[in-house]
Amino acid sequence: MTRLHYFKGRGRAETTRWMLAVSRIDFENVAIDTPEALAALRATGKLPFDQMPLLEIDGLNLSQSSAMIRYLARRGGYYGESDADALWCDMMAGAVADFAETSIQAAFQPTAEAAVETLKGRFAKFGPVFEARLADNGTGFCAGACLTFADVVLAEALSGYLEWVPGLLVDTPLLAALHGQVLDLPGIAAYLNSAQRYPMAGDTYVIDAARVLQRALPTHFSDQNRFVPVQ
Ligand SMILES: N[C@@H](CCC(=O)N[C@@H](CS)C(=O)NCC(=O)O)C(=O)O
Repeated sequence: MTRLHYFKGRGRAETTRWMLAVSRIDFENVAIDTPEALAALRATGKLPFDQMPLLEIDGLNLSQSSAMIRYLARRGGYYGESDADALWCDMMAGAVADFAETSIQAAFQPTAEAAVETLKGRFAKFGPVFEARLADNGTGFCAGACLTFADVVLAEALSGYLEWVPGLLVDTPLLAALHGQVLDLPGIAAYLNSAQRYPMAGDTYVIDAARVLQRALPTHFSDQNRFVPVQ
């Protein structure tokens, strides 16, 4: 069985979930929701960098979400049809990771208004250049003439933004079309309607992550160091 170990939420595991979904690979979310569960996972020796997520698939232990999505892309034929396509996949996926970081961090902002402003600012930088890439490529996809992992991670990131800023894609019709197309893929549609899809991150997720990692909460929380072990 393919197993994905992470907090009880989307975070840095979500791009891998979308790649598993598009590839129609059944998987189990293994929720790491206590410091003891994380310590036990670390004790297995399956985390080369002591970090989550961990993807167990094909008898392998994968670390680093960027490696997971590329492994799944190669495995499922989502890496383009040429070296030039693969290069565009990597360039787009790299830029999408930079773009997506802002939505991963949105729940950690002091207010929803601050999160929305940050997301709008980041979209103002990346939205037009992503739209221009789709226009240049001319196929509706990020690279080549077929769906690749770059399209999947781009759609995943846009979904995260759209939950905070619903009208985000009104002036970027190619991005809107790609987003819609990826959401309509049978594997993605099934995943998004399943119990495996965690809700958008909020305070519960932020508190869970701090508790599991035994780290300080963002400064706007009361008793910010409540999970930090006393020396
Ligand atoms: N680049 C890594 C980042 C992994 C990462 O920062 N994981 C965090 C949880 S989101 C973690 O395990 N932190 C604990 C640590 O670094 O010791 C990825 O995308 O997989």
